[in-house]
Amino acid sequence: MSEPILLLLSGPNLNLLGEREPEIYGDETLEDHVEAAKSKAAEIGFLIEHFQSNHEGELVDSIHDARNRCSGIIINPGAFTHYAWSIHDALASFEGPIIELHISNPASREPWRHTSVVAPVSSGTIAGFGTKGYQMAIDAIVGMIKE
Ligand code: CA2
Repeated sequence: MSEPILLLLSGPNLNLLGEREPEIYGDETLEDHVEAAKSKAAEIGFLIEHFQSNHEGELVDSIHDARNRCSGIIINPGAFTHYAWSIHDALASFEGPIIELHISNPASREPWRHTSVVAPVSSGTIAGFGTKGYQMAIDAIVGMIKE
């Protein structure tokens, strides 16, 4: 039997991680985060499928493609977090658990980052733990799937 799949989605500009603003986002690259997530998931018998896009519609398509196929979604929507209602609606159509993940803590930053349109359709949010957040999100979502 093949391992259950977790979809890990990364929104706009996250492909630039490690290149700028290390004081906010650390100096690791997105690839480092994804590799760490894949190792953690493999230890507990899950497979990570990762997709990054700077385009809202591509993220929506990827969420649709996860329906009835993936066991859960971990999403860092980047700045789409704060206004992309199409991502909210796509996530609302997904049947499994959803974790909203942020490297920084948007609640302690500029006021426009305090709103999340993804939070109301997420099972939970992990924010402000940097690199560790990816592994925390896997633990959290696997716990929910096994419940
Ligand atoms: O803290 C997070 O993970 C965020 O989702 C990151 C987004 C930001 O808009 C959210 O409010 C919080 C931004 C990702 C952009 O990352 C960059 C990394 C390096 C250089 C430039 C941007």
